[in-house]
Amino acid sequence: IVVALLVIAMAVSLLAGCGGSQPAQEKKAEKKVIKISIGLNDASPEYKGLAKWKELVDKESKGRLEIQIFPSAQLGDDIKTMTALRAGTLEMSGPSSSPISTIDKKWMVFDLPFLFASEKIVDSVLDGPFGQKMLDSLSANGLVGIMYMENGYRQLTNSKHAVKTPDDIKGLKIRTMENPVHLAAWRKLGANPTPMPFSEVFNAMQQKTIDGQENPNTTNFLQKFHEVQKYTTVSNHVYTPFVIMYSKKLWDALPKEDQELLKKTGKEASKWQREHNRKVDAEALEGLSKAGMTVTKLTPEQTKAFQDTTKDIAAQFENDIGKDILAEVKAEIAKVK
Ligand code: TK8
Repeated sequence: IVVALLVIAMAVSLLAGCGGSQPAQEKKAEKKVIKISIGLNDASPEYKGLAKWKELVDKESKGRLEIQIFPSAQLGDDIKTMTALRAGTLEMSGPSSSPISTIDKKWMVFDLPFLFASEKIVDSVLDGPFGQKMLDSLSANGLVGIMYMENGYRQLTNSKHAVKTPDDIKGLKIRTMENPVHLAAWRKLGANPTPMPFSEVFNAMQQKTIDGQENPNTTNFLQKFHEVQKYTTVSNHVYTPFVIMYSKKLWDALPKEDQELLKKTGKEASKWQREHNRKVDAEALEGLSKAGMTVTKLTPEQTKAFQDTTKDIAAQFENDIGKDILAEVKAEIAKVK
């Protein structure tokens, strides 16, 4: 009986421990849910990478930290969710780098056409001091940069005709991200560009209010853009990173050890996601072709015509991006070449 009473007493005190007024030491054992919003669906490499991260965080925290992923812009598109992060009403978001330029213009650096000639350069720049400096700089605007994932090299799709030269672009209505560099580059190429949040793109193509858009093969295939688009041009005109970010307000309230755990596991997830993305990109292109799209791969000479047409864009945005930032990224790129 004494033993039974003791067991009951222990159980009662354990239960009481779940209440509101326990000391800080025990509070740590409480489960914490971290919500992250992304614009792409749950088949996307970004979702898969975050699912991997969720798994790593669950394991390292022994189930104490739970990442919940909300795909398909259920919680809002890139710009809207960044606003929520800055207000502290949502923990995390994984937008493309491009819309960050609505908050801080130097992020337009990644939007310059044909900036990164290879994935080797991408990895070296993003994982090196420049990439880290960019992530760190987000804190000035109420955001904490946790890691980069890969959106990837962007390819043009449209419903009108095969695009092989800048001339073929004349007059095409192209949806772009909400970013001045993209708008300027497409205008330079002769397109009629319209900025639009990602979640509206499929419908706009279906209703033919736009002729085309540009995104990596994985997005074009996994979001089923082939259902409403006929031509793909493998143009590799811009490389876009995803920036996995946390609300600074909410981040600052996390215990140090949780912050470290999230950053450490983030490094591994970032690496895993980029490898995964690169594995599935070619399959996605094949999928687009099998689904009936006409695929045009630009030859180096054809690519050069696009590069020549857009070569002044960097100078045009030099003051917005900052001469120092431009010089730094160029120096980092030169190190790899
Ligand atoms: C998803 C977007 C998307 C981007 C775009 O939220 O808007 O075209 O490439 O991946 O970030």
